Order: sequence, then C-alpha cells, then structure tokens
Amino acid sequence: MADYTLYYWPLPFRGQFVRAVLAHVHASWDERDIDAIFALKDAVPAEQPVPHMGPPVLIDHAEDVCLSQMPAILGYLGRKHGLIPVDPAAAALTDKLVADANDVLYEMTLHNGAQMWTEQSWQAYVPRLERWMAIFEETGRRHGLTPASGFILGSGSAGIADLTAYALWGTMIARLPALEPMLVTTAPAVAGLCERIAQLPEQEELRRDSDTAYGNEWCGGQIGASLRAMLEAG
Ligand SMILES: N[C@@H](CCC(=O)N[C@@H](CS)C(=O)NCC(=O)O)C(=O)O
Repeated sequence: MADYTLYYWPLPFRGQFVRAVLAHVHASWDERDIDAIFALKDAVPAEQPVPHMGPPVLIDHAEDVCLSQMPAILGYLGRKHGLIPVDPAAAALTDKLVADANDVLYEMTLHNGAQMWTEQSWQAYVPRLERWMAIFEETGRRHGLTPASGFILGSGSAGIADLTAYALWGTMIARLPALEPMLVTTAPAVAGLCERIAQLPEQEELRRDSDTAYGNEWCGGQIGASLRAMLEAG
C-alpha cells in the first residue's frame, strides 16, 4: 500500500501543493478517480473520514490521519517531515505564506469560478496579482533570497514555504506561460527559487507525470478557459 492517498481532481491547482510536498519527502501516494472524489465529498459529514466540503483530502495510512484543507495538509506534512521551522515566528510565517498562496488561488479563479473573467475585470486585477508576486519577493528578500541562491525564509534547505512558493508561482507560469515575464520582472528571486526547485529530480519527475496526466490545465473548468482567454488576448 502507498504511504498516502490523495483525493484531488486531475488538475494541478490546489492538489499540486500537496503533490509537491509528497514528492519532496519521497513518499509514495495513490490518487483516487473522479467518481471516488465525488462520492467522498458528497457524503454526509457523519460518514466522511474527515468532515469536509471539497478536496484536497489526504489520508496518511500509517498514522490513520485524514485531513482536508490544503493549508492544514501542508502544516501536517511539514511538521511530520521537518519542513516547518521550530521557531514559532518562522513557523507562523510559513502558515502565512500558505494562506497567501490559497488567497491567490481564490482570486485567480474568482472564488473557484463563481464568476468568469472579463477583459475589464482581468485588467483591473493584474496590479493585484503583481502585488502578490511582490509580497512573496519581499518576504524572500528579507531572508536573503536572491535570483541565484537561498530560500524564502532563510532556511538552509527547502521547506514548506519554498515548496508553496514553487507550487504556486512555478506551476502557474508553467501552465500559463504568458505570466512568466510578470513573475521574472516583479519577483526575480522567487522566479529563481522556482527554477531551482523545479530542477530537483523528484520535482522534475512530478512535473513530467503531471504534464502527461493534466496536459496544460491549471485550474480547469470554465474559469480556467476564461483565464486562458484573457492571457491569450494579451
Ligand atoms: N479552503 C479549501 C478550499 C477547497 C476547495 O475549494 N476545493 C475545490 C477544488 S480546489 C473544490 O473542488 N471544492 C468543491 C466544493 O467546495 O464543493 C482548501 O484550501 O483546501
């Protein structure tokens, strides 16, 4: 049996944060199909292994732990595998960056597709996206991150904060390459960090597998098509 089971749609988006960490710690995991995800998410809370609204859901078989909410899953894996600083302030900064990343996901998809982008709403949003990039960049800069070296919270190796930055920005620009120049210009040190993490063999393998499984999808659905239309329009 695999170490973990992940319930997430066949897409990168929120699931890729969990996959990036599982790959980083060399854990084995299997993923359930769409029918199983719907069955789990639509079950009444009393019958769910963890009462939840939507995926990702991760099961740790050895520990008999089942969690939903991407930040909680990353917090669990980070503590279990020593990827979150022991210092409370640095640990809280990690939580803060994960929450920032989740905010970006909500904003980019207009709250999981509650509305679709229009040319006007997208153009009005772009400065905010740049500001999110600048927030990650400034966090890294304050901890010695440069385009060529370092980690976002000044640790000696990649932790949850770095993997989160990579799963957010690295995955976003890989799937929506029109955004790459914005990242490189606005957040060159974060772009460099993403490039270095992408070159780790386990992340290269994950990227190859994800490309095969999900094509060029990022968030999927009509909101994904709406986003792509905005970027193609320039
Ligand atoms: N805050 C949750 C958001 C979960 C969420 O919105 N999941 C999406 C996929 S990324 C979903 O399919 N939700 C279904 C639903 O809410 O009914 C998290 O961070 O995990």
